[in-house]
Amino acid sequence: MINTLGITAIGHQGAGKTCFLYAMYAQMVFGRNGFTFMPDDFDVGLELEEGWRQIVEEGTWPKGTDILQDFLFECSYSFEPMFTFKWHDYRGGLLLARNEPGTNQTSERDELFNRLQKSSSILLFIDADMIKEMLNNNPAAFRKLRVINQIVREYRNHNPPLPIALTITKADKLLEEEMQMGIRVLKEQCLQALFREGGEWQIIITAVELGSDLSGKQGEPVNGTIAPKNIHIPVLFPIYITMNQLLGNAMESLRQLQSERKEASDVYYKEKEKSGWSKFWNGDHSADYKEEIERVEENITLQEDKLEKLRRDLENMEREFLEGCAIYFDGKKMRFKSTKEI
Ligand SMILES: Nc1nc2c(ncn2[C@@H]2O[C@H](COP(=O)(O)OP(=O)(O)O)[C@@H](O)[C@H]2O)c(=O)[nH]1
Ligand SMILES: [Mg+2]
Repeated sequence: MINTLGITAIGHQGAGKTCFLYAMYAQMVFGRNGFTFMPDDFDVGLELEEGWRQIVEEGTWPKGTDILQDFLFECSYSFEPMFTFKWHDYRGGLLLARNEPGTNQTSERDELFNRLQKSSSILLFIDADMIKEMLNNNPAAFRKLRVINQIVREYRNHNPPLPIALTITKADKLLEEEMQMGIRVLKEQCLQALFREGGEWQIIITAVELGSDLSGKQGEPVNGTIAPKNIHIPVLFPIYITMNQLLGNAMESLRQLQSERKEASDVYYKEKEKSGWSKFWNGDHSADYKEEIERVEENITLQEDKLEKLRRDLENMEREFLEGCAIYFDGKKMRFKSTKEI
């Protein structure tokens, strides 16, 4: 196991985090671009499975539970375990609750901030209703967005800042113009700190939905058709960023091997060219050298195949990202392919 990724889901109560988690689980168990997620505990898998079944088969939205919960997954690439990945779903109500005497709000909040410091990525959930309220200049929406800004500031203490997936949920509720306008207001006004040059944030903005024309409240029947869209993108983004770094490191070790091969073959040819007398006195080591070269070559081929496959999978991921989200690195809108600016 190479790494542990802590992914913290931030969003107000009712923003769609739990529904997203169920849908994401249902897709990622089958895998995407070679990556699969499995819960570390079989019972957790059953719990998530049951949550998704209730939405899809029973047609009931999950009840709003306001409890702090962690889900631990193992993320594999080509069935080889790569990371453990921890999803922190904390009480959404915590964001707006003030500390009342006799409650433990402060310690819960400290715990959240503590976790943020240790997280590898955050998924910021903003739902269609909040976008609509924001476009209608409803002060409640701005109050919630100010809290989100404060939380992001806690996360900023990371150096350098790690990836954020700004996830707009319930996209089926927004018209295209509302979505565009909403994203503009978020970028230019409410979350502008994230889109400033020099801030070095790595951000994607993606719109997700569980289906079309959905309605119904928490714990109530689902109206509309379930057909999830873009659900894999927010979690694959931090994985993409990490895997891309790993690919860079692996390319470096491949170059190292290639130079070892070159050295070994130089020695081999020198040995072969030795005169018969020299071989007689000092021994003929060319067979050993040849063996060494063959060993290095085998290793190189193995590495090259693996890296080529990973490179292709990451490229496919980039293609999907380009279709399903907008990407901003350090305030500039980017295209992948070693991050060309658009
Ligand atoms: N239209 C629409 N509504 C959704 C979607 N996802 C969730 N919802 C609604 O949002 C409610 C709250 O979702 P939930 O995941 O419980 O929010 P959480 O409090 O952030 O965990 C659900 O009960 C649904 O009514 C979606 O993709 N489209
Ligand atoms: Mg929830």
